[in-house]
Amino acid sequence: MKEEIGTGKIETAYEIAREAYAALGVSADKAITDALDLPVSIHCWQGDDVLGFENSGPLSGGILTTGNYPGRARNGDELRADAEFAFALIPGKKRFNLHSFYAEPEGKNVSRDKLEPEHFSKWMDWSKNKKIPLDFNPSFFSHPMANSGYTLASADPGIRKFWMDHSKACRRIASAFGENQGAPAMHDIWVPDGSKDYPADRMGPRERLKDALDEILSISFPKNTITDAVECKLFGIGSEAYVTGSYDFYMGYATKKQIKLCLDMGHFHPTEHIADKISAVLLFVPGILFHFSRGMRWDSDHVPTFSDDLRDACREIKRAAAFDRVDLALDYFDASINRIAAWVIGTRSLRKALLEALLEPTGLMVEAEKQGRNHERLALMEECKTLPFAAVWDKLCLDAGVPVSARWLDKVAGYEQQVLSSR
Ligand code: RNT
Ligand code: ZN
Repeated sequence: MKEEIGTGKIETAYEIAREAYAALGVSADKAITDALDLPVSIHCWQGDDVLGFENSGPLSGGILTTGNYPGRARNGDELRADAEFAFALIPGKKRFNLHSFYAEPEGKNVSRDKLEPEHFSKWMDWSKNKKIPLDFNPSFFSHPMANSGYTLASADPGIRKFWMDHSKACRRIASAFGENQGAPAMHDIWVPDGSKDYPADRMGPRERLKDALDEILSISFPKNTITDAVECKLFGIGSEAYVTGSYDFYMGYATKKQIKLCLDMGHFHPTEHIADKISAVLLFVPGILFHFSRGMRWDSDHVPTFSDDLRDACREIKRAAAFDRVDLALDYFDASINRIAAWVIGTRSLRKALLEALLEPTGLMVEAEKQGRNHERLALMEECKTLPFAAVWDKLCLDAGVPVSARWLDKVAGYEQQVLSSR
């Protein structure tokens, strides 16, 4: 990008935008501060195509990366360096989300059921140093013990026990993260269990999954070190006919156990309106873990963009005044483009949508609705689309000390040349 938009011009444009929002009773200054303050958990697995450090072979579990753009991170040091580089281009509070197979057991080969917090000491030191809190996920895929397509719901007691031990180990690790960062780490259970074709027995695996989860979650940890969530799904590659941990299963389970329910934007039928689920689900569970993603025709995990789906979801969280009960996380993986750019694009898009939601004159819309003046409600929604939002976004980037507009691309190109190209 050759032309620099001067800081002065960004400030001037912002002054005009601020007045436009103030006319609708909205403080743009406050929206910027609030948007920057919302933590977004960035997933580490965009950095290495969800491969991990175990050399455990290709990605399985019915999820898929495609592409082989050069420069993938191959170890913890590279992944951390790449993430740090991306962080400098992303405005606002950040967390970092790990899977169990990003353990660094220093030359040893530690089985997933035997993982311990010490195998993540490099991550914990980094987290403390950089002041980036960590989140965590057990990994029930890309492993020989997951070859049958069933893990916690397996009919084989040996397989089920292995994965239960894995999950118990992961909760200990998440709790150690929480201890280290002085605030809870999210621990999200997603299992790929399911069947390619119509199963004769749908109940059996669900009973086993429920029992396994009951045992795993019966172990308690010091308060404020771990938050448990369970992630539902409609179908995966190889589990088209049946997913044991479906939406109904986990909605019931999370309600009964009063734990968080994870809603991933790619895990529903494409005609379902995910934003609509937020206010429904929040009445019955303590909170939602939201996986922002972009499914194209299926759960393809494309890089999220500033799309209607994403904006609707952010608006709904804002309208429900639920930012304190919805954990914001990203979950996507594209191996066909520069992976640092993928992190930056997806995370900036989400932050943008959060800012837009916070700038909405929701009170005016609700008031119009209450009075039966629905033409006013519709008009406000329509007018909001063309308010000078971009000027507020630029100002947010300026305040956060990250590049404005597409200027961050130069930095990524430089890093690609200096670091990624030699991998
Ligand atoms: C899979 C789930 C799950 C994973 C990550 C890697 O469909 O969305 O969250 O993508 O754990
Ligand atoms: Zn997910």
